[in-house]
Amino acid sequence: FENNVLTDTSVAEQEFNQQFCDDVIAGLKAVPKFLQPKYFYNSTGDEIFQQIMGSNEYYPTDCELEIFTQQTQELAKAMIADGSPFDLIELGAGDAMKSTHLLRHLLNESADFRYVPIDISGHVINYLKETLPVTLPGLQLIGLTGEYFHMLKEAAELSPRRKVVLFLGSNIGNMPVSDAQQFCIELRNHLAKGDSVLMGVDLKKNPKTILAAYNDAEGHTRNFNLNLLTRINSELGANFDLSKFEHYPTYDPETGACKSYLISLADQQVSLCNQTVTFAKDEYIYMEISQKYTVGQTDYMASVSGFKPVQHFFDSKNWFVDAIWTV
Ligand code: AVI
Repeated sequence: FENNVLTDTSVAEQEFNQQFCDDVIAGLKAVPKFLQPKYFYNSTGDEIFQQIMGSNEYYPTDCELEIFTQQTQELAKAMIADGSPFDLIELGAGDAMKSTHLLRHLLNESADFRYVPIDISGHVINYLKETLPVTLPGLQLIGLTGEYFHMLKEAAELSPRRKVVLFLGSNIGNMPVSDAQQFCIELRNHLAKGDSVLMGVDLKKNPKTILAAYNDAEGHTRNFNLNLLTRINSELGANFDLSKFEHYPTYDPETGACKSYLISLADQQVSLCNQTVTFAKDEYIYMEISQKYTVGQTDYMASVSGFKPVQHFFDSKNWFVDAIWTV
């Protein structure tokens, strides 16, 4: 068995597992304990995230989709700008559901652009390469698999064209504020005069609305969090007992931090990666932040990073903003 594992597992996979193991151990040995949300997204995690997006309570996707379907022309106009050829680069493209509306409109307008989705997952990029040219005939697509800033650099080396970067879905919210600020500074450093960004951000609103979005009645968000323990069990040979952990979502209207935790319901020990991790009853694992901002705070983040916030697109409830930042 051991030999089969060694021969069947690719080097890349082994490296991934080692990193995954190191990250999980580092997080669970830390005080307080935490896990990195990037590990939510295995194939089951992707499926559960789709269920979250389809739930009645999770509004951000619907709000941003409304912006993309109701204000497509205005969005496209902002991107076409002076009419010079451009690369429309999407960070973390996923299924490109929202951007497809924009892409169709740009094609109808005969805009001179190429779509450059960047995603850490090769599956996502292959899927887009196979499906988008069929749904959107005439679309020029260059898919890049890898880490955002490595790929942005590669995109810049590939072509000197003007760049419009899409960072949608309030993915920026999954970073603590100081990391988000740093991310924007680095993004700016990868761009040049004339380039722009379309940043999708979930806004502060009634705290009950926000909390409900991360505590849906059908339990998809709960499953999403617990699935990371299932993943650790199956990929790292751990023995988490899921019935001994409870999903605990919180939202602080003052800071705009929406955080989720898993609470240990008992004194317990879990073994993984040849180590043992001890949990006290009521101890928590910090799982994820989904930071909410005011429009003023997003403008400030843009300015501090060296961008100029020039336009805001809101949904009809003013719950979400897609902001255009120029260099
Ligand atoms: C991907 N991201 C923007 C989602 C969010 O709203 O923070 C992930 C998520 N986690 C729980 N529900 C949704």
